[in-house]
Amino acid sequence: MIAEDAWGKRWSNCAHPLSHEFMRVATEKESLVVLAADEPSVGDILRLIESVGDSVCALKTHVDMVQGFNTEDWSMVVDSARSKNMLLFEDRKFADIGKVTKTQMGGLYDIRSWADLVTSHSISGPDIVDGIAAGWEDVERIGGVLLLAQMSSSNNLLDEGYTDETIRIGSASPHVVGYIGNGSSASDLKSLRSKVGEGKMIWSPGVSLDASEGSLGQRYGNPADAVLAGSDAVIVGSGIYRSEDPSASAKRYAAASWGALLER
Ligand code: 5BU
Repeated sequence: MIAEDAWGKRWSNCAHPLSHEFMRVATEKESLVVLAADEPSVGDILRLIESVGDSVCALKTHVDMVQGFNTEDWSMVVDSARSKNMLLFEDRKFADIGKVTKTQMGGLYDIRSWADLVTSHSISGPDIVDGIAAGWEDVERIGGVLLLAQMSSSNNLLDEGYTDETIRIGSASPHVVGYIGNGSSASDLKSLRSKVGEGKMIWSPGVSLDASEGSLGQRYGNPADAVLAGSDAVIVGSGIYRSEDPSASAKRYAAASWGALLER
């Protein structure tokens, strides 16, 4: 199948090149899964990429949870993900003023040099997106921002007015590839999709095929329901890396998400 047929309106309306890159990879792998590789050891992340990389489209990292971080080890993660044709997505959740955020794209982790996508809060206003983009510009790379329009955690403070303002910021910026939507609630996702329209992606954490609740306030919904409600990627962490057979588990999530896209 070609990406344009699988994605329909989303393909023709999303302008950011990375949205097309994602849709192409997803179509090739028949999977809408983004792996949340929440392991604090580079060795564990590398093993995970090796075992599930063929059925996931992007590697979502929290680079600041890696113990004993160093650039050399990290470059192995980057190379391994690239060799498996995965996008690199740092879930940094930037939240500062624009000029500080630009600096934070560099620094110890040098996110700007390897990440294709990053997450950002919208709490500090629209300039944060320009700060992130300026970080990529400094190293002559193109990246995309996913703004947190919703979250999956219980009792979070992102109310509907906040979501609406976040979409307003996102619509006005060519650097915003899309939004994070709450994967634990199909109704939240439907409402978000109706406000966002076809021109941006929605990626959803808080999905599981087995659990309805995670630890410390995480909530889960069914990944196929999330896609049917309008989500374009399901972000899966413990459902894959904590399972006894991560490779088989990743394939289950891939099949559920891809099947739902075709149904949609
Ligand atoms: P889990 O193990 O599948 O629950 O991991 C979910 C991942 O998604 C984890 O890396 C979180 O940082 C990330 N996440 C989330 O769970 N909920 C949110 O609202 C946002 C990110 Br934003």
